[in-house]
Amino acid sequence: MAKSTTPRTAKPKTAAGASAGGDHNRPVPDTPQDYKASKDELLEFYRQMVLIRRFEEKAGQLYGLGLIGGFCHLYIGQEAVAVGIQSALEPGKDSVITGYRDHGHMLAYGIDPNVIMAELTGREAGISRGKGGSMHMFSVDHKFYGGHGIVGAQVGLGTGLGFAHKYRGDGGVCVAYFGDGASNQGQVYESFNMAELWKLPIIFVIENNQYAMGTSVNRSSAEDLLYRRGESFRIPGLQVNGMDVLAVRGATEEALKWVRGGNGPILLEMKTYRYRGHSMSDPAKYRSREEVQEMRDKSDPIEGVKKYLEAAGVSADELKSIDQSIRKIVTESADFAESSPEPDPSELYTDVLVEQY
Ligand SMILES: Cc1ncc(C[n+]2csc(CCOP(=O)(O)OP(=O)(O)O)c2C)c(N)n1
Ligand SMILES: [Mg+2]
Repeated sequence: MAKSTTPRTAKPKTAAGASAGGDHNRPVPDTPQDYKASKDELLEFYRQMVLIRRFEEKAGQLYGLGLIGGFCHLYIGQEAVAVGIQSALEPGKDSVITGYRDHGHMLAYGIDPNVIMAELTGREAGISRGKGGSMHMFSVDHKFYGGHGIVGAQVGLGTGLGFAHKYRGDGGVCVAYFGDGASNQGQVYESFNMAELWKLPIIFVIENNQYAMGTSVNRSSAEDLLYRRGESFRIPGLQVNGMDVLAVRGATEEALKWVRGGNGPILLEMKTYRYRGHSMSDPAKYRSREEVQEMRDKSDPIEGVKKYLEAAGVSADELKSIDQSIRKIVTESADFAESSPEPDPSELYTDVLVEQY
């Protein structure tokens, strides 16, 4: 951990390390508590996380069959982050923006798996008419602003979305997701400065899955406690167990309370892990199989919710029938995609330039 040369006046509120830079009177966010979910909410978390996992596995298969071209980054292992955060947002009011690892986020938003799979396979029925593919999905209706291939670019754009919420006074909050690798990008810090200066309603979420392509966070980051990255801009940060959907939801509630209370931005570092390679073309030789297996065995977010569900009295049969219904949805999405036509060649010339502002 890098040493700070300026005294830190606001003490971390938890051992996990809620902290805020700045003067003595500056408020700090409350320590987040794990969310107390009802049985129905737990079932919904389970459904959504299993849907993301099975959907991503199917996407991996279709990629292997050559039905998906270009890059394809899977979200397997990180499901609790998108599901936990999304569940706390107000649909139609709050906005979201993320990088290229975006299929899981779209599913967590309730976007139809058929149009996501059709987009992945480059079909006309895809959410970006088959022209965006894996990395460039977008849904203005859901206030989901992509899907961005340039590492870190979504942070500046998300700050703009936060500005728009404030300017319009619509009460919305922007959630801008980015990775541990992206957190070393210069534009992130320009965005932090403006967001805090103007007290913009934005939650910066670092999905720290421990790797940026083949480089581990410890090898690339002088300060690898990423929740502290906002300190010199007086942006408080919380470190969260991103493998536990209830911890994620609890921290998001706290972050929303902070931001909606007019305190400006907050940073959430979600400690998570991706089970698959960076993209489908990555053999992941920079880490051992044992490391991945240990995460799967000890911290899997879906197994974690299963335990909560068992404690809530949900039977194994009930979970099995959910699993079956999800498999059906995913198979249908692949069938839908494969039977949809490719876009007409004339589509090459549409949506390329905005001709009028
Ligand atoms: C500006 C820019 N630089 C480099 C790349 C190549 N690149 C794509 S993904 C990536 C790693 C990003 O890692 P991280 O932010 O941790 O996100 P993760 O893939 O782990 O979700 C890099 C370097 C890029 N797309 N854009
Ligand atoms: Mg990463």
